[in-house]
Order: sequence, then structure tokens, then C-alpha cells
Amino acid sequence: MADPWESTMDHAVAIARKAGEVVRDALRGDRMVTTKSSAVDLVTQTDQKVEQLIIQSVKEKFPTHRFIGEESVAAGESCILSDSPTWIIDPIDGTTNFVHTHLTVTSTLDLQVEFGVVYSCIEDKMFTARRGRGAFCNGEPLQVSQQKAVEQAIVATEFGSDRDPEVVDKIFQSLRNVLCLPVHGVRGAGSAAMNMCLVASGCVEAYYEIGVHVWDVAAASLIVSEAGGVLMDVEGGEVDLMSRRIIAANSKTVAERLVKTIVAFSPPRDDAAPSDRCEDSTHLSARKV
Ligand code: LIP
Repeated sequence: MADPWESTMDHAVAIARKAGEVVRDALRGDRMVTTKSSAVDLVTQTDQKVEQLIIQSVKEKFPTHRFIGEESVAAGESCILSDSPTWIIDPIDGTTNFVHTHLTVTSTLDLQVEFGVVYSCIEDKMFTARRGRGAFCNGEPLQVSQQKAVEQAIVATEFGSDRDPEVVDKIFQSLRNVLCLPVHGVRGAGSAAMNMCLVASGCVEAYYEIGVHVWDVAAASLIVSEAGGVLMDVEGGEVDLMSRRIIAANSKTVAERLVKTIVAFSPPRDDAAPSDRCEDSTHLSARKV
């Protein structure tokens, strides 16, 4: 049966690849860095340029579609899903890596529920998933790891960009608890989307984080589930992509062990009113790297 979203997904892949070219070019030049919700929540002109490139390209082809973009939301636009087809965009997931010319930089596009695209532009790996039709990396099918014993697992996580000491304490309590399960190791790619693609690829058994945003994880969530993985809230139950809390694992067994291990807390939701979100776009400083 013909796939009504095939041409839309093809456009997403093409524009992700174009975004990757812009990012790779920018890596060769100076990058003006500003900050958002904290002194370590970085954003560059390339993040903003790539997001506008993607949005303009989609608007021309699909004028009724709606958008949730990381930099548009930071500039005050709403972060609300509607009944219209909605593109959830993170132009550069791994901005800190990008600023420091670290290896992992991805662009993620997701048309809510129907498909997910994550392009790791430095290693030229295009991760894709179409709901009900599998997950792929450069056309090769993806399958999560079959390791169900968390004591034999590698777990990915990130420290986020909130430097409130109470939040940092909770993050380190969770990290300590996970390490002492014990697990074989803990890794972090510096990109939620990339960590989740590593779960989908079977390279790590699970990823968890509290503090991510919907644009960091929406596309990769479909890639994980289409690779046979499981998504769960950190306190168990169904993941809520607007809650800023996620576990992506190869199995329910591993996910449930992490639920019992993680110290849960609830950041302000992505779909909260702008005044209730912790992001404060007035926290801007600029420096060239
Ligand atoms: C990043 C996420 C990462 C998180 C960082 C940051 P960005 O996204 O991928 O998981 O720990 O704080 O939010 O800002 O590079 O798009």
C-alpha cells in the first residue's frame, strides 16, 4: 500500500542532509556563541540559521504544516502540539559539541508520530524511522541490543545544562546509583538524539535523562521504538515527550531496573506557559570561538 507520508519523509531526509552541509561548513569558521537558560546552555547563529532553513523549506512544500523548533521556542514561540502535521526540529542537537568541535553533532526532524530523522553530519550517518516500517541507518536496518541483564549493560546519559546545585545533586545521585547497579559503563555522546540512536543501533542498552526537551528526543524516540526498543517515563509508565524526562531502552526489563534506580524530579514542562519555563532568553552573552 502506498505510504502517504513517503514524499514528506523524503523531504525531511533531504533537508537534514542540507542542514548537515551548513553545520560542517560552519565548523571550519568562527562561531558566535550566546547562551539561553544558563551560562552553559549554548546557542550559535548556525543553530538559528539551520532552523530557519528547515522551516522555510518545509513551509514552501507543506504550507499547512506547523512547527516546534528549539530556537523558535527559545525566542518565545509556543511549544504546543496541534491537530495539524507538526514538525519538531532540533537544528543542532549537541550544540556544546559543535562549539567545541567535538565529534557528535546531529540535526533532528520529526513529523509527530509518523517519521523521525536524525542526521549525524560529521560521521555522515542518516538515522530514519517510519512508524510501523522499521528503523535504519544509511539504509541498513537497526536492532536494539538483546542484552537484558543491566549488570552487563552500557547506559548513556547526559548532565544537561541546569547548574542549580540541587538539580546537579539529583543528577549525580542517579549516576551513582546506576554505576553501582553495577553496569559495565556509562557513556554520553553530548546529544540526546545520538544517545538514542546508539540504543537503536544496539551499541548501548539504554539512555535516560531528566532535563531534555521534546525537540531533542522526538525523532529518535520513533527510531528507538522501530528498532525494537522501549520508551518509558523515569518513574515508569508511558513516556510524555513534553515532560523533559525519558528512558529509552532495549527492553522493558532494563527500563524498569532504571526506573527503580533513577532519582526522579520534574523540570518545568516544554508545553508550560513561557513564563513558567526555566529558559530565560534574557540570559545572553556573546563570544567568538
Ligand atoms: C542537548 C541535549 C542533551 C542535553 C543538553 C542539551 P542541544 O541539546 O541533546 O541531551 O543534556 O543539555 O539540551 O541543546 O545541544 O540541542
